[in-house]
Amino acid sequence: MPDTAVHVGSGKVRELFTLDDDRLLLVASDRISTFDVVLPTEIPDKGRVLTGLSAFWFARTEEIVPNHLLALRSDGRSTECRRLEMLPIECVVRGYLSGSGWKDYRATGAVCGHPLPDGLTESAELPTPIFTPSTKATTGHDQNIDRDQALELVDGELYDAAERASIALYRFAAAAARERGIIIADTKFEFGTDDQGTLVLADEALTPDSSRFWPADEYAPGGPQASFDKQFARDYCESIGWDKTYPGPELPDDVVAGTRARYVEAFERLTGIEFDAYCAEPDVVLR
Ligand code: Q0Z
Repeated sequence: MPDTAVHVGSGKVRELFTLDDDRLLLVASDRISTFDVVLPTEIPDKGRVLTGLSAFWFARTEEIVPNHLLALRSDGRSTECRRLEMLPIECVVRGYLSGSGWKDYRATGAVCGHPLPDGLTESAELPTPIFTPSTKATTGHDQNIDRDQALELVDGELYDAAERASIALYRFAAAAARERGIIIADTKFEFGTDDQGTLVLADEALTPDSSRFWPADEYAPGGPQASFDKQFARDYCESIGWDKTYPGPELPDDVVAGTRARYVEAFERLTGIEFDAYCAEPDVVLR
């Protein structure tokens, strides 16, 4: 990293730096969060897996919508990106009924203004993917909003473009992942606009941190599904009776190794590229 990179923000597991007026550096750490708490133990290479996956999808979805990716750094965990004006909403697409979508459906029969058929069970596949935007909470959980609430925050044409791009991105990635044994139940996109006002996909995209990945061979609607990547860590945290408040527990070595293996497996299944090849030369995911 050049010494001119200025730290401008921290996410739970990522850091953001300014490179110059036009460029940012996004750095994915090896930190893991579960039950909304960042654990004290890192998962080696998790940041590389997420950075590589995101870059892989950026390279393959350029025709659907332009994205912010300028370059991958040789460390495999850092992305140079275009600095954009970010939309103040999270662009969520759901293909399956889980998390807050399931909660809202159970309470109201609808999710973010989308009426859904009666009788759906938890984790059911939806008849068609739905766009369920949310507000970006600075603390606590993002709040689901409907189209009218979103239109108080975002220009209508831009909102419609973000919805169309989000649904198209989800359809493309979910179909590709399903052929490789992974269900992308839902996913969250962040968009910005460039100085021409063009919609640009930003942040990370279609990673296990911004999506729910489920192993397809274990899919059983009617209850919650195992997480492709975090299930070992969650099971361990439950087994020791942690109350899910800060601070989280240290993970034992076998849980760390099992979790790392799942991240690497997700990377290799989805990209068809060996993770070691990515580490040797990150640009392999862009070709
Ligand atoms: C992303 C975030 C954090 C990682 C701002 N291309 C862009 N242009 C302008 N802003 C952003 C981006 Cl990606 C941007 N975030 C989220 C925060 C670490 C990502 F602290 N915030």
